[in-house]
Amino acid sequence: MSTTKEILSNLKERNPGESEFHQAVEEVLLSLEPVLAKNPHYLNTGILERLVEPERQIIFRVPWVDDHGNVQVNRGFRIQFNSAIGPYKGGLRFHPSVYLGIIKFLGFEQIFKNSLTGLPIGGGKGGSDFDPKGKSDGEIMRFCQSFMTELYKHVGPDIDVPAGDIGVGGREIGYLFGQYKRIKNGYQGGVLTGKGLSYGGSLGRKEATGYGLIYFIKEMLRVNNYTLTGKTITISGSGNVAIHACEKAQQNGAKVIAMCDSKGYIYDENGINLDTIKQIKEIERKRISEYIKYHPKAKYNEGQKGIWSVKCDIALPCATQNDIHLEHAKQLINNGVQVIGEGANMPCTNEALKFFLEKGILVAPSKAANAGGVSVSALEMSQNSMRLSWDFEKVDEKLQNIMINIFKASDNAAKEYGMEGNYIAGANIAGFLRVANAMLEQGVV
Ligand code: NDP
Ligand code: 2IT
Repeated sequence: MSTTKEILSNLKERNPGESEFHQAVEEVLLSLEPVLAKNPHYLNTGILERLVEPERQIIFRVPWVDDHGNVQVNRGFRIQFNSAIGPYKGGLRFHPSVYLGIIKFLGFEQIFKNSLTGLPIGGGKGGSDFDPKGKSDGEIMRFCQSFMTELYKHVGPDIDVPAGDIGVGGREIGYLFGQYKRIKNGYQGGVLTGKGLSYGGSLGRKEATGYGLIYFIKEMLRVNNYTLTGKTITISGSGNVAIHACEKAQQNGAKVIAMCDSKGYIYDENGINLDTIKQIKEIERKRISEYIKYHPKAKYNEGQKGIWSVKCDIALPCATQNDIHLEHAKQLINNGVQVIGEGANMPCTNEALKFFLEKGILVAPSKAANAGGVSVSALEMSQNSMRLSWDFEKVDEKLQNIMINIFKASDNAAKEYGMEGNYIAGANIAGFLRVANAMLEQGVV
C-alpha cells in the first residue's frame, strides 16, 4: 500500500518529462487525502495506482501530402485512460505543442469530469502535433483522413468516442467522420460527437462548453449571493469555448471587455462585439488584431498574457493550460477580481489556484465548470442510439440541469470533507468517488 506522495513520486519517475501530467495528478491526489484518510479501502485496493496508469496508450504515424506534393509526417495519439463507467470519451487536440504529457493530463482530467456529469462515459483524449494554422482545406482533409485511417481501429460507439478540442471543430470532425464511415462501410453515428447537424450532430453541442461554464458560474454565484449582471469580464481565447462563454455572459447582462488569441489581446471598454469576433475567428480564420479595423476605439496589445492586467470582476480563462500563473493571479487580485471560471482545461497553475483560494476568490474549477461540452456530447450519443434528434431547447434545458447538479455535487463533497467553498477539491472528490466505486465493484481489471 503506497501513500499519495509515494504514488506521485513513482508516477514522476515512470513518466519522465511529462510536466502537465504530473501537475494534473498532483492536484487531484492532494485533494483526495481527506477521502483516503476516512476510507482507506481505496488505498488497500490499488485504486490510485490503477487510476494514474492509462488502460491503453496508442501512438501512431500520420503521413500526409501537402499542397506542394511534399510528404509530411505528424504524430498521432489516443490515450484510453479509464473505462470503469462507460466507453472512453474525450476530445482530439491538433496543435504543434501536443506531446504525450499534454494528452495524458487531458485524458486523466477527463475521467473525473465525465464522472461528474452523471452520464455513462469513461475518460480518454487524443490528438496530434499537427498545426492547422495556415493549412488549406485540402490539407486539413488529407491530414484528417490519414489520422482516421489508423484511429478507426481503436474507436467505436461502444468503445471510444472522440470529439473536438483545440484545433478540432466541426470541419475536422466532418472529415474524420467521412473517412471512418468509408473504411467501416456503414453509418455508425455515435463514433464521434460534435458532428454537423445534417449527419447526426446535436443541436447545442457547439455552444455547450461556453454556455455550460456560465450556467455553472450562475449557480455558484447564486449560492454565494453574487450575480453576473453588470459585472465586467475578461475572457482569454477566442475559440469555441471563449465565444460561447462570451455570448451567454452577455445574455446575462455582463460586460465582456477583453478577449485574446495566442498573439495578443483586445480591450473594448464599450463591451466586445461578438459578431465581429465570430466573423474574424469562425469565418475568416484570422488574427484577433483585425478587431480594431472594425472598432477603431478598441485597443489591441501584442502578447496574450497581458489580458490578465485588465481590471475586471470576473476572469474566464478559456484558451489553454497554464494560462494564469501566480504572478497573473496576484495581478488579477490587486485589480479586484472576485471570480475565476475555468473554461479551458487546467488554465491555472496549482500555485495560482492555491493563491486564489487563500484570498477567498470563488473558483469554478475546469473539471466541473467546462463539463458542459462533454455532457452534450453524451446527449448526442443518446440521440444517435435512439435515431432521433431533440430540439435546441430540450438539449439546453438538460445542459442547465446537468451543470447545476455538477455544482451541487462539488459543493456537497467539499462540505462533507470539511472544505466548504473549495469547489476544486469538491469536484475532484465527487468525480473520484463514482469512478473508484465502479472500479471496486468490477474487480482488479
Ligand atoms: P479553439 O481551438 O476553438 O480555440 C482555442 C483558443 O485559445 C484560440 O483563440 C487560440 O488562439 C487560443 N490560444 C491562446 N493561446 C493558446 C495556446 N498556447 N495554445 C492553444 N490555444 C491558444 O479551442 P477550444 O475553444 O475548443 O478550447 C479551448 C480550451 O477549452 C482548451 O483548453 C480545451 O481543452 C478546453 N475545452 C474545450 C471543450 C470543447 O468542447 N471544445 C470542452 C471542454 C474544454 P489562436 O487562434 O491564436 O490559436
Ligand atoms: O475537454 C473536453 O471536455 C472536450 N474537449 C470535449 C470532449 C467531448 O468528448 O465532447
